[in-house]
Amino acid sequence: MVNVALSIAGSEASGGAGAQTDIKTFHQLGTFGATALTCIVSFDPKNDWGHRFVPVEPQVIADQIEAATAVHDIDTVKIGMLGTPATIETVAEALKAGNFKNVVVDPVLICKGQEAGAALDTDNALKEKVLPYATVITPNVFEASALSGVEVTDLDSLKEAAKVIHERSGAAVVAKGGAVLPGDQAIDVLYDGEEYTEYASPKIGERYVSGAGCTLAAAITAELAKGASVRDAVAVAKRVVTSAIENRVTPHTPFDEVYQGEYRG
Ligand code: PXL
Repeated sequence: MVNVALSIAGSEASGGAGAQTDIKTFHQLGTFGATALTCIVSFDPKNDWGHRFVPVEPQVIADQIEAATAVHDIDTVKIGMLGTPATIETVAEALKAGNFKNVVVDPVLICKGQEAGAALDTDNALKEKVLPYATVITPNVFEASALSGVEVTDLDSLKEAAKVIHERSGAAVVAKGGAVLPGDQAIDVLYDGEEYTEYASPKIGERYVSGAGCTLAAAITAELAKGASVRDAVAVAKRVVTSAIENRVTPHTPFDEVYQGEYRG
């Protein structure tokens, strides 16, 4: 029987990030993807590709989660962009009620076009309301710094931030150095409360690739839905995201977008 994974995330209409990326990744790894949309993001070609961001009504988000979990047996959930404190509140209630085995939280704090002030509100609400339900958290360098208070500038500070976030949440933390930290390797670190595991691959290309973080977290989610351990799930996910970056599409934007369709396991 095929395992079902639920993505609670935003729609990104161009298909390069958010819920669209999540379902593509779920299917690439042989799971069945369900979605509950939290917001609608539309890049604005007339305004430097800024993100037009429209939150979905909290009740509609709750309805979608109710529908997906009533239709399927779902024990594995991925949380992507939430975007507002009201959405965070609604999703936290659903996580409490759902009692899911695996809750992978990609702590997307802000998207281009949102006010910086909104990031702080979202950051605090996410820390307080959602992280306690997480079993895996996947911050990038910016999010790891914001959630831990550690200024992340290199691999050592990335590891320190991962440890602080683990101590606050109890979750396994996959801190993504990605292409941001110095050096020619893209290094991500898992801290599970006992040990660190490093996942490295050579950096690829010069341009920012949208959707890499979504792909990594979605691939971890799919592998957990199939019963993998966190350590093995992250190893597969690193290969999936590397393939998605290698096979990226180059659209009309100043950034590229991931493509998961070439991964062959
Ligand atoms: O890649 C982060 C991200 C997540 N979710 C949505 C997005 C983006 C970035 O554009 O639009 C909906």
